[in-house]
Amino acid sequence: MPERIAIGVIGCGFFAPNHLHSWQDLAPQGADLIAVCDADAGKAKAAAEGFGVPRWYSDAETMLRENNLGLVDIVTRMDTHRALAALAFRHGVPAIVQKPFAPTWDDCVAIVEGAETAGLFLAVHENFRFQAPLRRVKEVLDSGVIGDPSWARISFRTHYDVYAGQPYFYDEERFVILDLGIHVVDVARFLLGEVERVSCETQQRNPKVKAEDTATMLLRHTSGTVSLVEATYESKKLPDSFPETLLEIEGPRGAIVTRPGYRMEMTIGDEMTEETFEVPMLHWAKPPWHMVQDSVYRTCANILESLHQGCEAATSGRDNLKTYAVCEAAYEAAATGRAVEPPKA
Ligand code: NAD
Ligand code: 89Y
Repeated sequence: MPERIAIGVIGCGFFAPNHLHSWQDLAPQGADLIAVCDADAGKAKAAAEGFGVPRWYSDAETMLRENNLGLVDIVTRMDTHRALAALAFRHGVPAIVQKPFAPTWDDCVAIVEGAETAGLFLAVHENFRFQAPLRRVKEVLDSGVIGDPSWARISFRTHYDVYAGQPYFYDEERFVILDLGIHVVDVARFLLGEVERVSCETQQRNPKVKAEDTATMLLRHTSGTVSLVEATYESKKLPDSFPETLLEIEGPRGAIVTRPGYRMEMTIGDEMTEETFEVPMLHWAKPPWHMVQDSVYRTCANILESLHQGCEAATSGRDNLKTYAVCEAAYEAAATGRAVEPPKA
């Protein structure tokens, strides 16, 4: 029987139900979802009632004081992550923060150092690398059939109405790179390795948003691979592939291309084969979000398993700093028109 871990979730807004369902489903693996908290008491109470969670709070400090938590899952927006993570660490509790890690590089470094000083586990809920299609692509790359990748294009281009669920996007000071580009950059690191240089152009195409809604990044990886990483909420092409990350990867012996509708074309030598990705539909999932929802479950499962084993999660705070560093470099590259080296902590 796995050790039981008492979990408290902070933030019961738009995205939180995906975490609450996941922790419930992970009960056989040791997850005990015992408390939820939201600064808006109505949201906390509704989440507790909806998910059968025994206790709800409108104050995170009270939740941490009154419960012997083994993990706190912070599903609030990034501006609150530094203070809430510090609060968890003061109470000696391991923490997860949703992406984006925090509004600034200094905040991210401070959260990581806070965890390390306290000797506590820290993970970032970066879920794209846990998406079933991207894991299959990684498996193909690792098998070596196309050889070591030399060039890639990884893109998330959509016109899905993300503003309906996440209206705060209108007012972000730094928008698409931190919200969406950060996922795509993480996929680039996951598939192609670390990044040594970044160029970037940003655009604000929707006049209703304050910051960039389109980013085109050019990464040089330490392996020599070059990748084009794209993120936009203003692509009006059909079919709209939301929420798929599409990619083309070329190696010396072949190539992988993914197409809307969860399809992959793989060329090896002179032969091209096609495959449809198997995308699980969890019992609580709702298309078009089901692939993302499955990845949230898998991210939570990886974090829980890592905590049980006393090792770092795949998306540990330290790991996610490297993804954030590329985004930080992208903003500087866009502002200066120069290629920029990602900062190091
Ligand atoms: P939201 O604004 O809908 O919900 C956040 C909730 O946190 C609100 O209900 C708010 O009252 C609560 N809150 C804020 N400060 C608090 C505090 N100090 N104590 C307790 N509660 C507090 O936001 P959302 O859309 O659910 O996004 C939350 C995070 O999830 C963001 O970082 C977002 O980028 C991320 N997100 C991730 C994905 C993904 O695929 N990984 C998708 C969507 C959103
Ligand atoms: O906020 C974004 C994210 O993190 O994943 C999907 C999303 O909700 C909208 O593109």
